Amino acid sequence: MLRKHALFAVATALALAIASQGANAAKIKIGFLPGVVDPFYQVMQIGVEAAAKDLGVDVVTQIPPTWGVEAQTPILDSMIARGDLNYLITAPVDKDQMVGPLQAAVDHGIKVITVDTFLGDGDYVNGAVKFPISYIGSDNVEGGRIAARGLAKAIGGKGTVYINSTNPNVSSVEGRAVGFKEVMAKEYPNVKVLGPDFNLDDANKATQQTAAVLERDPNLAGVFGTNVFSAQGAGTAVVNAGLGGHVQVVAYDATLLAIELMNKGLVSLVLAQKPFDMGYMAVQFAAADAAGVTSLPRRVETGFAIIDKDNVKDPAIARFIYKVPGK
Ligand code: T6T
Repeated sequence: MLRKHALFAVATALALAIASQGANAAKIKIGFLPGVVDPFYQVMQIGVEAAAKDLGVDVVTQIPPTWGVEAQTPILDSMIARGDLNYLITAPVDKDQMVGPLQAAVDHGIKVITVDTFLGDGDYVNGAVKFPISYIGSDNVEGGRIAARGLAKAIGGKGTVYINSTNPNVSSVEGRAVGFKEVMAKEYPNVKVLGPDFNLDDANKATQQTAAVLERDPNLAGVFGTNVFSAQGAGTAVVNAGLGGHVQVVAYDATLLAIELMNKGLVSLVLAQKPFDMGYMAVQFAAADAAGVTSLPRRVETGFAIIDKDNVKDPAIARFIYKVPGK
């Protein structure tokens, strides 16, 4: 509750600051560089564009086709080379390897706001990496804890469960696995955790990896897919093995497919993040910073909607399902 109020206070302060910016403030241009093409970042882009329209700022968006430093860095370099961007809103695809390339953006006069994923340990006040204005995103360790409790409940508190994830060194999915394992170790001594396997954000690979685990361990009780493609791929393997409904799946990210699988009884819990809010707020932060606001929080947690069969029809919850018009 406190967090909700804090978020509201931030939003109100921002609105006031931006409103008082006046018509004469210099127009800013923002680069938006998310992690990869997927429904999560597409919804984030809708948030970025909505805020840009509301605040009258320009945004240039470029989305890497695949996940990885090799895909994100050249796009970042070309955004820096344009020479006309004042701010960059980005989701670094590696918490260490993207520090140098993003420091180069700062050296070229571009201020950086990280969304969804952070650099270093994410503590921009006391940590090793301090240059980003802020991290705006989920508390992914907490998200992992929520997923663990949901899965443990679905399997009756005992059995073997398996984590399928994307890549090592990505703050978001790494945090999810940490929180998940922590809760299983502390609260569910009869649950054994396998993985994570890393699918490099490729759903087909996630399917193959999960199929191999199901073959090795026919009594597998549950699977945690730590993001869109991990959950999709792992869920497909469970269905292909004819184990839908027997092996419980918890899906991070509320795609329409995840919700459909939940409605069919294949997925027990879906964790929705707030990508629209991350994008919208990041643009507000850039505008507020440009207006001279000096007290922007260095970290904003945007919260979750925890979706299950009982609440999925509630409009207050269903509004967080990732809906991309035309898709
Ligand atoms: O889960 C999101 C995001 O939070 C993560 O950093 C990468 O994967 C997604 O984009 C979903 O595919």
